[in-house]
Amino acid sequence: MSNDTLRGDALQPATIADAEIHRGAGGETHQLAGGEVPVLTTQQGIPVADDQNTLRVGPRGPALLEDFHFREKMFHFDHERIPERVVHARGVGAHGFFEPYESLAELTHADLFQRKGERTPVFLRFSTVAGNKGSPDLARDVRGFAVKFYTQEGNWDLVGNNIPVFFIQDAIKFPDLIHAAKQEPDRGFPQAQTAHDNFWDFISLSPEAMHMALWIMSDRTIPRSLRFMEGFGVHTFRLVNAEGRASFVKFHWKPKLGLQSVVWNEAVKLNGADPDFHRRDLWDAIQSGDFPEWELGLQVFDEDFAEKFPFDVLDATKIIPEELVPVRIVGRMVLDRMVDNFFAETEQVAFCTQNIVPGIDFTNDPLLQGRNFSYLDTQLKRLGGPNFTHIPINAPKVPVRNFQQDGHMAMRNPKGRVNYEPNSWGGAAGGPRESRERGFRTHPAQESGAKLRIRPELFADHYSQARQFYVSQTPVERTHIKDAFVFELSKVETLSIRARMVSHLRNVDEALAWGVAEGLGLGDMPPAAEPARPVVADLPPSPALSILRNGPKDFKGRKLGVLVTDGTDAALLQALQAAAEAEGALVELVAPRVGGVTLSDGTTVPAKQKVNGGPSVLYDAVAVIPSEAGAALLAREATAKDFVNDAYAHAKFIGHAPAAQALFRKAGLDEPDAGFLPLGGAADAKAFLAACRQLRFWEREAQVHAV
Ligand code: HDD
Repeated sequence: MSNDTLRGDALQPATIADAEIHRGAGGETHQLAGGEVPVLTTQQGIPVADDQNTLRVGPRGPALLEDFHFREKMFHFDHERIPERVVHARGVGAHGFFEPYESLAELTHADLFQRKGERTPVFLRFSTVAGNKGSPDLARDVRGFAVKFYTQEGNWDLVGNNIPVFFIQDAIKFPDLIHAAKQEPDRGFPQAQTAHDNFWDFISLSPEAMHMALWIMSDRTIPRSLRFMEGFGVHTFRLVNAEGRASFVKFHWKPKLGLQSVVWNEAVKLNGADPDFHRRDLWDAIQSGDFPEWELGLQVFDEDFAEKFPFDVLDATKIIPEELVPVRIVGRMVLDRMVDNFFAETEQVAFCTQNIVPGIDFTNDPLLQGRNFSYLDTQLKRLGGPNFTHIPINAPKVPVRNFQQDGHMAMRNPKGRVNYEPNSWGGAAGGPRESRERGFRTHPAQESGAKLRIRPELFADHYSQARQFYVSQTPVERTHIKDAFVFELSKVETLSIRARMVSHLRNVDEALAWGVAEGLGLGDMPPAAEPARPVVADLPPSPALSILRNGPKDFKGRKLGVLVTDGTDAALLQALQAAAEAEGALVELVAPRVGGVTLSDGTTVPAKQKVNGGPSVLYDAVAVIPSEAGAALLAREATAKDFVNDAYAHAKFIGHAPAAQALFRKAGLDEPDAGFLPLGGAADAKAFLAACRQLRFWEREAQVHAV
């Protein structure tokens, strides 16, 4: 190697080498070909002349310890990572606002609910639970739904999930639950999956988890988009009004775009095709001005209802059916801004269930009480000290005044002599004081009893609501639940764990238990598990629990993938685009080459995806509109055949130009059903988009699954 190749100048990027460098005012900027840019500095603000080469003795000599710029740069890089969250490590956040539709003063004196239409800034972080930070978005998992409200009376964190119940009733079991769900400790896998022995061992030994088990085996855990799922505060909380009157409340978030999930085989493929599918979807929607929206709903009830309800309202494994206590819609939340910096905001945001504002209060739910300890504790470890509340994303947007001081990274340092109270300095010099009128006051609930480690009697019905959830599902959804159990338990190697789970399912629904046993090839049917308490009764179905019964009314916010080739009919493509736009849906072109295609009228259009990088799982529906020559080309391309085969297997609506038949034939799709819609002109395009509102042609599903 010659000395020349190692010379610093040879390694200079063209932009720097070509730049006409001069100092701007105060030496802070210099002129590059692209305009004025700031001068690079060290953390001490010292301008840097060379960021390409370390300081060394001669061109081939040893590096010098004196190189403070190199050492500082490397030191900072070495410390870039902070511990990931022990659960909910993978997440995505966005900013927005909440506004009430009416004053809720009769229920609560919480400031954010007092004035109709007044906006409170929020930050929302969605997450998966079990996977590490880099795990794929479409893991079968609960989604975190954590909202920080920056109210005029401090921050309120509603740290919820997209499922209204939880696995366990008492926080003391949380470390066990999470250990069992995450990678097994000896082998370090599986990643972001509950389909393994440890998880189902724990669940099958914890009958209280049965209700949640039904929810996680439903399509709730594979949402199509974070924009299309509900959120729940889970616990029973209290609302307290200005007179001190308290009511119980459960919080619900209802997506304006309706509920929608993917099917399992789609999730498996999406994880490979786009591990950031949900993150990207949220980013794309917000960046394009299509702001997702949820309505806040309250289920409000009193002691009297709680007394009569056959379950304990302090039990986080139970819901209160909406048919029994209707959800009162009281406001909306809109997400309208992505973060500027993922680390600063999404990663450093610290939710704590104990962050609660005057007018809202806790209950004795033993899960909630335990959470109130865990969140603050975990933030200390994760963010490195007690001053994480000074980080802008965590800081309230109202003045903070107290005598807490110092600690790692203190950013907010009060002036003056006084740092304690009571003090006799008087007036402003004496610092802040409590306010009996404005301050947070705990609801004075009467409590008495012996100190015990025991659960309330009513917590012990583990099956009634699991059954209610199951019987509330449509036949398609029931099949998906059965298939999910079969899939997950097929990955469990210990036969007795499989059998133990089936023995629980017999108490939920015999047909489900037999279906799962048959799917597993279980052999002898195990006896039903012994219930801890006789089941309450056969509860009536609750239609609110079904995704398919609560889907969207239109195709708004959904995505149509259009497979095009050179020679595609330009008028047809335009008609599809117009019809999709009228629905509020997005169109993406998929083509043999990402550079695009030349249409029948000679115009060229770029593609969003090359066919082997844009599988149909990315879309809610597809249109296949090649020219004849294009169809012949696609018929020889395996990924084009996968495109249509998957769309078919995932029960999607498929619009098609006549030429597409050649591709369908080669792909083995020679028996088109009513989910295939011919596309000739504008009227067909409209009819196709109208059909897409149903999202799936579910009738097909039974035809494509034989086992
Ligand atoms: Fe939790 C994070 C939701 C039970 C302990 N939890 C965390 C996040 C969400 C939830 C959404 C992520 C927050 C973020 O985006 O930063 N957790 C729930 C719900 C639960 C629940 C809805 C049941 C109703 N959690 C729960 C229990 C405990 C914890 C019972 C412990 C006693 N959760 C934590 C934690 C985490 C957390 C260890 C990890 C990272 C963090 O807090 O900030 O403290």
